[in-house]
Amino acid sequence: MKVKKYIANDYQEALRMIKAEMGSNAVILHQNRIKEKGLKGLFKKSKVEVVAAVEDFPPMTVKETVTKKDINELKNLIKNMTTYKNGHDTQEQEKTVVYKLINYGIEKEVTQLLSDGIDDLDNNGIKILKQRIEAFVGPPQKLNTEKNKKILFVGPTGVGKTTTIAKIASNLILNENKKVMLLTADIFRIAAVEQLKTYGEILGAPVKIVNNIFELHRLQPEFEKYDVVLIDTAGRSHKDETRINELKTFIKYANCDEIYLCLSATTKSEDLKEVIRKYEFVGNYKLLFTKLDETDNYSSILNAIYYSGRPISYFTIGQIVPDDITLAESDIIVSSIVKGN
Ligand SMILES: Nc1nc2c(ncn2[C@@H]2O[C@H](COP(=O)(O)OP(=O)(O)OP(=O)(O)O)[C@@H](O)[C@H]2O)c(=O)[nH]1
Ligand SMILES: [Mg+2]
Repeated sequence: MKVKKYIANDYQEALRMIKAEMGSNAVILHQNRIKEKGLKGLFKKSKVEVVAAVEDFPPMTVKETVTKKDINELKNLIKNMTTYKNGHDTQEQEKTVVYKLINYGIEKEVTQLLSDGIDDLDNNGIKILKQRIEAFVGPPQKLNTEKNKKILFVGPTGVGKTTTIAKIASNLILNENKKVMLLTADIFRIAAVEQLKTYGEILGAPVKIVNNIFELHRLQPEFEKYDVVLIDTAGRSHKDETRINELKTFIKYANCDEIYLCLSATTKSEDLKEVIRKYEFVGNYKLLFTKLDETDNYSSILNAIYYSGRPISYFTIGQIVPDDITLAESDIIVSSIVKGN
């Protein structure tokens, strides 16, 4: 048995390190959040310490043949994994937390991390699971209007980018007394421009249209008069290479202070994985999930955090502007998982 301790900035990073070095058969033995001791630690971000173990297999040489025993072991492994998925499970399995999380749709690696050492979802089990999910999701990152000005919203078509911008703008204007300018780079559809203009009129916020990056730079002096400039973009299918490349160029030269990748909670995890892969070039973005009111299953949110390794910011929970938006608290996800327990 090989046992190793990994120190990383967050759980997702630790999991990736473990998977890369020990492979998918590794199990988590222990996890902990650590802070450097003394005064220095106060000013540093905490890290996570994860101890993982894996059976020691001698390295396979090319000449080595796969034995019948190996095949049987593999078959058993696959059988064990698929019984969880296919529902041909014993009553014992049904009671386990692993079963519950896998059945809920959470990726195997994330399930392993969250469920390790929890036998039952009794009060104590729920408490530990809640803490683990909280640590995994991390605190929601609020839009920082003190430091940040140009804020860009990107994401697939129809997820709710424009509506979310209207919600955020309303809250900034009405509750925080901020001066907000709305900008749209969504020039391909007249209706999209009109949609933002309507919100701008209601809120008393100016709406500008930029056709290209040069027009954005030309508007720079105007931006100085506002606390925040929220920039809407046309939804892009992640399969449309041309439109994704246009966005790449825009982001490269736009010098935005913050970027939000908007995704719908109703999108299948497999599709989200692909979208996240296509938007990898954005780099330093925050996840924002929409349409939580349209599904009771938030597994895709946990999976997306795992795939992207990015922090979460807001959840939107309906079509009503400005009310249907909230900070992305992990409680919302926990409640949906332990519902009925
Ligand atoms: N149920 C629900 N509907 C939402 C939510 N957010 C937005 N919508 C609806 O989703 C639809 C699309 O919203 P938009 O804001 O136009 O989406 P978009 O991402 O800007 O769309 P494109 O610009 O076409 O890419 C509208 O009918 C919105 O009312 C939400 O949190 N829940
Ligand atoms: Mg839009």
